Amino acid sequence: MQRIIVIANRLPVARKEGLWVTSPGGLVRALEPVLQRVNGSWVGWSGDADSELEPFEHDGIEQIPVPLSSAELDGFYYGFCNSTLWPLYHDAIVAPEFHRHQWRPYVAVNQRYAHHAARVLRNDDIAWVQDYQLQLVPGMLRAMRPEATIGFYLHIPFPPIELFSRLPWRQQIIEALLGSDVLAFQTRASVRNFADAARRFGDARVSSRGELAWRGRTIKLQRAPIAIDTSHFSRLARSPQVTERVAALRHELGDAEHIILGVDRLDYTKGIDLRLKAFAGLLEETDEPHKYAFVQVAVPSREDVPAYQDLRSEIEQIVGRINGDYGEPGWAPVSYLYRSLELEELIAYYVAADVMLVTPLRDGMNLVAKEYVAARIGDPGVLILSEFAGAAEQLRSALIVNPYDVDTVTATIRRAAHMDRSEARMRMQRLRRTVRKEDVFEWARACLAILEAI
Ligand code: ADQ
Repeated sequence: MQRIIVIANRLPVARKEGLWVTSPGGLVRALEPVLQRVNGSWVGWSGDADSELEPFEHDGIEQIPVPLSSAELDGFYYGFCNSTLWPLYHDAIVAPEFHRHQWRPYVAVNQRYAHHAARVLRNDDIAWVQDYQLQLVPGMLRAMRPEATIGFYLHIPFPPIELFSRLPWRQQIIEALLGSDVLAFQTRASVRNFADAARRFGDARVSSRGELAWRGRTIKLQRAPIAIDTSHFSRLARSPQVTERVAALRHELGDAEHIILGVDRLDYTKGIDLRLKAFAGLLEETDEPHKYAFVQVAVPSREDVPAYQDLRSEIEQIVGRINGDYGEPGWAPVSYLYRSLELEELIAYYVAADVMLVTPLRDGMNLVAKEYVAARIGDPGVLILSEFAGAAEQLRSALIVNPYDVDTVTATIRRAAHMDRSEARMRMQRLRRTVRKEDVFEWARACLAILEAI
């Protein structure tokens, strides 16, 4: 049996009060059983800067910590990953910064991940590298373990060539990615964009079967949309604690007739500001504002990056303005929560929401959209989904919108709130069929099947 070595920015465990606990999330849930079965390892940062840790075992998986210093976190993580690559790969919604002094730690840190992986990677193993933080690792590993099978999965969009071309280190990144045997992406559009860039900046040839030929090797391109543990969400949505909490929540929201929900990491890619403006448009035109309650849950994120600090103040100002303009003593149309929620609490919000607004300006996939669908086990509820989320390729029965078109989003919220139940039910049934069939276990199976066949 081939062993699998996952290489990701973070380990799947984090230290809480001195003990290692498994981090929540679909990726970890899907990969844990696979890695346990094949005696696999996980290479990643522990979350503690400036600490050197020896490899250890947790729940049958060997954990290989990669040390990072605080200075490296600044240059590599907050700098090159989140001020250069993240905005560039998301349509340059915020201007990407290009700093040579941040590229250097990106190279050095990628090299360290590759070294830690190479220590345990044998030539007949599979190395599976995750995401934009580690794009140089496939090429570095290929140089050290030429016979190993190497896969790479990008969780965020791969941008169109017009944008990618701006990157001063475009050739190094393309050549390093081409060290993989399989390159997998969330959407068809990302696969196409990568093939364009590989042709232009790597001199790769694209074969008729959608494979790339490069320096005597063949590289397979795969579309593999990531997903969630659907049955876990549906099960929790049915649990007595969630049901009880939903009733309380509706009451806390003034028993509004239409509860509208947004749930995101606080990120400028998520379109939270425009979504709030679309809701303000609805309040502006209705005679019955009390019938609506909008809840925006925002998880704190990358608080050390200035663009995120600016975004937080901007959103809080918009919320303040809407509540100032339309609120009354004892009643505010927008409830804004800046925090992370426990899973059961999050699901209670999904169950309570009649309309879910998932309107990112650009998103690799967006799991929140899939979680909402998985949680709708009783009343159908209506999902409004941005055409710029990867999820829109699969969730075709949602109400698909252009999030920049604020007036149309306002009209779509009104349409969703007043949709007749038979149409809502039909749409939700189709969406549920998709998220049931294409869950995260199916995603992991498809990704690993192609790697095992190399
Ligand atoms: P993210 O940009 O973080 O992920 P998303 O896919 O929506 O975006 O995942 C967010 C996760 O955080 C969801 O599982 C959600 O439940 C959770 N979450 C959000 N708000 C929360 C809250 N207030 N409390 C607790 N949990 C909360 C990146 C890419 C995506 C891609 C994923 C996976 O940007 O496009 O779908 O990786 O590949």
